[in-house]
Amino acid sequence: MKQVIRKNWAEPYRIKTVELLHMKTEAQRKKAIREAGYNTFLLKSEDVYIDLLTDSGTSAMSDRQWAGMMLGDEAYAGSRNFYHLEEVVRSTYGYKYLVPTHQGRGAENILSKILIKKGDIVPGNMYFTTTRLHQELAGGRFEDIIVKEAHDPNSEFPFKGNVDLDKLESLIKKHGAKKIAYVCIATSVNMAGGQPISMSNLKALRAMTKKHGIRIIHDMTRVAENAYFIQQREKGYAKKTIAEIVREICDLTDGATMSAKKDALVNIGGFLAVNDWDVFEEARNMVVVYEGLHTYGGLAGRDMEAMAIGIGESVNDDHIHARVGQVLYLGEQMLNYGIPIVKPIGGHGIFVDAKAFLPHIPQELFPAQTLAAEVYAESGVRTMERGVVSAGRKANGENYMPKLELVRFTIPRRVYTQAHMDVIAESTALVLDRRQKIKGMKMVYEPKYLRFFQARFERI
Ligand code: PM9
Repeated sequence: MKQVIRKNWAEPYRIKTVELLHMKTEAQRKKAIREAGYNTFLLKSEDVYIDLLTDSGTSAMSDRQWAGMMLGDEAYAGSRNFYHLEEVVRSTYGYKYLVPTHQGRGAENILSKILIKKGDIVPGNMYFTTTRLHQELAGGRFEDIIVKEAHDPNSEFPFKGNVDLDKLESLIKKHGAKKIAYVCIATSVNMAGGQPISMSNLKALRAMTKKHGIRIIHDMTRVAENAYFIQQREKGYAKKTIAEIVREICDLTDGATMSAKKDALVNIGGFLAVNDWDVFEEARNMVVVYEGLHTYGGLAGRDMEAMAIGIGESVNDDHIHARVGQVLYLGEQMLNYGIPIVKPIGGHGIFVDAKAFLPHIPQELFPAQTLAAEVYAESGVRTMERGVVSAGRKANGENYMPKLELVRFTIPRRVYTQAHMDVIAESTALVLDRRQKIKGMKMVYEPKYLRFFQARFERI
């Protein structure tokens, strides 16, 4: 498959304010990562040169968003920014009812508590850490129904986020439709490398779930990036706008959880949006227990205003072409250096295949965790493990052993330049050159939930 790297685009903005960066010395970096227990989440931000830990809440807001912050209506109830956000969610995504939350997992918590009964199955196109945990805490069991290509870093299949409809059909046959709480569909599947689902697959899924009376809940955290790949790769969509494709995706689903910290270009915020009045009514009631009143859900009025404006900017074609274009640019640089990465290049970051990068380190010795620590020590570039540590443990205590053992180089939106991308690729290539000398690690501290955030390691 041919990927367009640059079609005469440049960033559709100019820079008005800059944040100064400093690079620590090699000795300081080695000390910092050792003191962080070789976990990049435990590094201090001031010790980081280029921060690719996540694209979550790390994007640069526009001048219009900052101006919107000044229009924050900080009334406890009925803030005008809530009504603006509600109107933008309806007109952009089409969902009828909105419940704001402090971020994505707040929405996941409420939704899981409402729709999942003990013993239910929740099929999804690959797990996400917080999403699956909330499903499990509500008594459900996640079942992976993504296509097999998604688990193969070398497969060039253009829609690795697709659902294997046969897998879903057999789950329904085995357990009965009543046991399926809903089907959880992520756009731009994060753990697969930011891989899209196609519109035709989603349409087929809609037809199947409708027949069985099963809801589709959309994890729409990166829906605009998914829309970009549909526009570029799927027949019949080349002339449609990102906004039109986003709307068509949402219209095929019954509700959504959103971490607005990604696509929607804000530093904090999220929501649950649904079409069923009954689900909305329960969510509107439950949000007051866990987040805040239903017209602010844990957010300040100014946060909701910035989100409303950010949603509008996120579905702009020029924005999304430059955003994904920058990711593709970095991916091509990595490939030029012979760095093994997940292909095709995804929407929000480059996922380095740690099993191929460090083939001499078995998965039990955490090759991706090790590689993330090495990349930081080499260059001050902070990345994140997305492998066996992130996957965590099953209910019976056994480790999940994911096929994908990846290091994610996540690109914040509108933050870094092309020169930063070059430095990142060069630095990773330097680690590749000395990879034979790198040894694995052991975990010396493991928290119970979402261990990747706080676990500590020591070198073997
Ligand atoms: N994603 C990310 O870095 C931040 C937390 S994990 C390091 O990728 C999806 C697809 C996400 C996501 C967060 C959430 C949760 C739900 N779905 O972080 O609670 O990528 O806003 O969203 C992170 P919140």
